[in-house]
Amino acid sequence: MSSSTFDTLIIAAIGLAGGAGLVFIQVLIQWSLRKQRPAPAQLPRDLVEPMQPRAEAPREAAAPAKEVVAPPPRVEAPPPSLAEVPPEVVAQPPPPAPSPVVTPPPITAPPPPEAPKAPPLLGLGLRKTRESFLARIRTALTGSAKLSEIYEGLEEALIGADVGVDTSLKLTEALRTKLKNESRPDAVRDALKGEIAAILEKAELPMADPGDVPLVIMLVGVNGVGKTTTIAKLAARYKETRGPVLVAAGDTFRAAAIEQLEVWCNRAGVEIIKQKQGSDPAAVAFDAVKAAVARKAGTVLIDTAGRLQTKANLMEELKKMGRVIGRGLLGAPHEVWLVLDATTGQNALSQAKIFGEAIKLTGAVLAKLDSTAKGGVIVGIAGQLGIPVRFVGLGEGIEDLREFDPHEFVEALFAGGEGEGDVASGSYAA
Ligand SMILES: Nc1nc2c(ncn2[C@@H]2O[C@H](COP(=O)(O)OP(=O)(O)OP(=O)(O)O)[C@@H](O)[C@H]2O)c(=O)[nH]1
Ligand SMILES: [Mg+2]
Repeated sequence: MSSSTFDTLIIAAIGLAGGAGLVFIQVLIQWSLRKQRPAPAQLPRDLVEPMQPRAEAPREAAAPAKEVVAPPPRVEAPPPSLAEVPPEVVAQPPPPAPSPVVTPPPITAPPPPEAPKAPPLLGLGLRKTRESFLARIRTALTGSAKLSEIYEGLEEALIGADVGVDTSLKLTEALRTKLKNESRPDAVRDALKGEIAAILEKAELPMADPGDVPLVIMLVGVNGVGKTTTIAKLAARYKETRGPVLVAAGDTFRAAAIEQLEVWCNRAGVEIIKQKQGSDPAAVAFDAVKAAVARKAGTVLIDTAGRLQTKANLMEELKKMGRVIGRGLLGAPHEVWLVLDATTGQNALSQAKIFGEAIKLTGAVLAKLDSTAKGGVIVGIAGQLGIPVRFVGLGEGIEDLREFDPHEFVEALFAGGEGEGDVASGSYAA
């Protein structure tokens, strides 16, 4: 081989090597450019899909999703291996499907307070009690001509109407003394009416007068008797008669008790003072009393958690509430009312006894009188415990509360039993 041929070959080899180098460099450049592109487009769909942002994720996080629909990768670019995929994508199992977004309920303005309606007629609420009571009395008075049997029948009728054994015996004794040998049904019935009215009147006690400061009323009782509903009814009533009302959410124990009271307060158009569930009910009551004094409110109504009268620690809690309220306003609570469920009849009497030992009761509210024939328990409460009945609950509506008046009650109880049909007199007329 001549030296010129050899030179030519060397030059050609150098040229080829240079060309190959250039091609190699170009390939390298393209490969590195490809590498800079985001990986998801290269990933199988089942790896990419779970990366979809949750509905609540911020906007930027949505960007990779767009990449999924990007044009397919160019063939000449070296595909990135899974090792090049960001480690978290490979290592992590696909996140769960986006959970439904829980949107809070829209904040709507509370409904306007309900316009106060006239309280219901007591005669309506007492219908069941009256019918049962009068039927028993009628049987007792017409069943026999013998005085001893009439009184025996009367006793049974009164006990059956949930007046209670002690008060029933007291009543028949008083009738015997008064009537002597008189056994005409009308005369016996009139005398009985008078004696019942006398027992109820004897237990009457005027409401406390707090003077210039807010009237503080605390409601206590066992579970589910109607405390909170009664608070709402009282709030609507006192707002009209005594000015601004503050309601203390003192049932910090039962779940949703505060919310329940809040709904009622909105309905009544009164302010609620509350803390979170589980907080000290005495502190809530104290705050409410202080706020009421500062704002010159007319009335403070304190709701309390339902409690069994047999639970000593819960009765202690009531005592503590009473003491702490007194520190917030001297002399308060001015009234402590035991709410009783009329449908429980005689059990109401035992509740009243034990609650009365824990805290000084100044009255009782008999709720659900509309749902029972055991309304005679009112006479037992007054006769045995000497506690005045302040109000009676006659339904579930905010207006279904009636101030208790012994005369009205007796008239309603005996209405329709004297041959004039089932028509009650005066304002009790149903
Ligand atoms: N028919 C009738 N139902 C009533 C009356 N008062 C209350 N209720 C109903 O009795 C149930 C219990 O009432 P609440 O006011 O929640 O009783 P509570 O004593 O506050 O109950 P707790 O807080 O759980 O101890 C509710 O369904 C009320 O609607 C009433 O006078 N008549
Ligand atoms: Mg309640």
